[in-house]
Amino acid sequence: MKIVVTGPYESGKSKMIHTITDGACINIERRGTTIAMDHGLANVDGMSVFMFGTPGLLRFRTMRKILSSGADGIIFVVDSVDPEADARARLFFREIAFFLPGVPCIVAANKQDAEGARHVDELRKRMSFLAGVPVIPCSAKTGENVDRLLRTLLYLSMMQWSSVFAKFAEYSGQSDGLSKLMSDLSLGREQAVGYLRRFELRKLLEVTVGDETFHVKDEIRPLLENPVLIMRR
Ligand SMILES: Nc1nc2c(ncn2[C@@H]2O[C@H](COP(=O)(O)OP(=O)(O)OP(=O)(O)O)[C@@H](O)[C@H]2O)c(=O)[nH]1
Ligand SMILES: [Mg+2]
Repeated sequence: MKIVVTGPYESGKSKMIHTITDGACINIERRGTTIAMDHGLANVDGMSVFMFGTPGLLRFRTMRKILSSGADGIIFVVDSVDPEADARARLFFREIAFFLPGVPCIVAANKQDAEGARHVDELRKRMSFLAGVPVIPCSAKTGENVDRLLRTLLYLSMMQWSSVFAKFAEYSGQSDGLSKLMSDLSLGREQAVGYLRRFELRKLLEVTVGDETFHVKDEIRPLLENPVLIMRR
């Protein structure tokens, strides 16, 4: 899956990616500020999760647009301590909703370990645009709640694809997998192949030459059949 981590300046996006990927990431930065991107790979129960962190300075909007393209889920990081960051958060929230309409989003109420961190209720009151979006109190620094945050988002993202994923699991390895996918989901060939390509890129499955057959990794097959399993560890 592809997850984009965005939010205002200094909220802890880079730190979040560092924690999630256990340090297996790069950060293109200057004097501690991300100027291009963070990128890293995490593995959740055998599923590859490609993480992309955006710059938090307003002027890097084009970079955020490029990084957001095709994301399956959004981690929106807010600073629980600094009330001055709240107004910026609103701008960034509008921006990501514009880039990725309808894509599952979870809010990381970050820096909960720090003195003066505000409670989620307080943050919701101050940032009314968060209405209807799950907000998880966490700390990228200590790692508190970060795994739960990621798993909840992956669950929401997988649910968006649940009918497609169920068919991936069902027809994995079958010689006419593509045709069955097309007929069960009433898809044209181009669209069905598009789905295979999308999730081949995300390392969920492998497609044979000619596209007729696809193979899901054994390890993640149960997850595709039943996405809620990702919440249970
Ligand atoms: N106490 C505490 N500090 C944090 C936490 N997460 C990040 N920080 C600190 O906040 C500052 C900004 O963290 P970054 O991860 O660089 O934030 P960012 O959102 O990537 O910043 P930009 O890329 O410049 O927008 C750093 O000094 C971090 O050490 C946290 O959970 N708790
Ligand atoms: Mg950063």
